Amino acid sequence: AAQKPKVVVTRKLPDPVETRMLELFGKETELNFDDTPFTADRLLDAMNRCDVLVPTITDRLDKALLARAGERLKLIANFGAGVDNIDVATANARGLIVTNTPGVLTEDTADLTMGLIMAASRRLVEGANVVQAGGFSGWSPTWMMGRRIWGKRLGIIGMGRIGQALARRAAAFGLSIHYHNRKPVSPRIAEELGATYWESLDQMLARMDVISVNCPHTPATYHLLSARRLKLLQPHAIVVNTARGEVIDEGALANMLARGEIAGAGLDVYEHEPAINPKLLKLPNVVLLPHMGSATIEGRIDMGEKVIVNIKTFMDGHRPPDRVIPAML
Ligand code: 8YV
Repeated sequence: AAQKPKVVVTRKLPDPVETRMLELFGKETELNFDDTPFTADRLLDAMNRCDVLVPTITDRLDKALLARAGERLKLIANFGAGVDNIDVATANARGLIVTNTPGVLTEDTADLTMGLIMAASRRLVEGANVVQAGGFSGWSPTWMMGRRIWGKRLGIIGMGRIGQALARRAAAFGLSIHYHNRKPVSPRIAEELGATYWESLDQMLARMDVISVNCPHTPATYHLLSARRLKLLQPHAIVVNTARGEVIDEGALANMLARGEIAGAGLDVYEHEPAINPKLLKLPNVVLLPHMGSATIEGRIDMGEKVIVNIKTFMDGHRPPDRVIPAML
């Protein structure tokens, strides 16, 4: 029988995924049962002993680390859709294939994004906290007034899979759909979504009631929502982000929220995870979640299955279905 590839997985994955990996890739497969994140040293050690590495967002595979990877390593099968934790160009230059897990987390992430729009607009977390603290002393006509969602304008930054799934949901809630993207979506999709394309992000920002970040973090999108651009938003605007913290200048956003220059925010991701700008923690008009957009039982199993298919296809000598190349980023 052909030699099994040596697979190292850096984090604890759902049980069915680990069971399947052991079945397919053999008992030599190294899983991380206690889920302690790898240090850079442990990561490097793994990269010198394995054929296939399965990292997550908590593993930073930068130029320096990739330069020290062993000859044996051939495939980096990321558990996650975003690959900003990996220097893909350097990996490819060293002959390493990189894959990700797109598609299976689209709907879950769009659901959470819609939840954040709702929570930030209608003060859901604030209200729930008041009740749990015993603070519901009776109804009042002017208490807990939030902002209406229907009839408002949603501006989506990044109209890929998740942006489109969000557009469908938001349209059903009565929001009008606007988007900024490197290029317009196909006429068929634009018509289906009833979405208006804004070539100028600046112009879109100035006109929206809700802004949602749904693009990847790349050198081109780092601080796309810069301090200057955030200032273009209307004072009643709400910003949500379930993509990557680095796309927004978090410090500038926190300052504007604290000064009441925009109305609120719903954030699932942060610029320096797991650290969060301390100013944000004290504000009543923000809803903060711990990077859980794809965190459903079903979704995380689907992501694991994607990883398995990528590894299996590669080991069988074919091009893995979810290969990432720098031109895609
Ligand atoms: C994961 C994500 O939690 O897929 C992504 O890009 O952000 C999340 O699904 C994380 O990245 C896993 O590596």
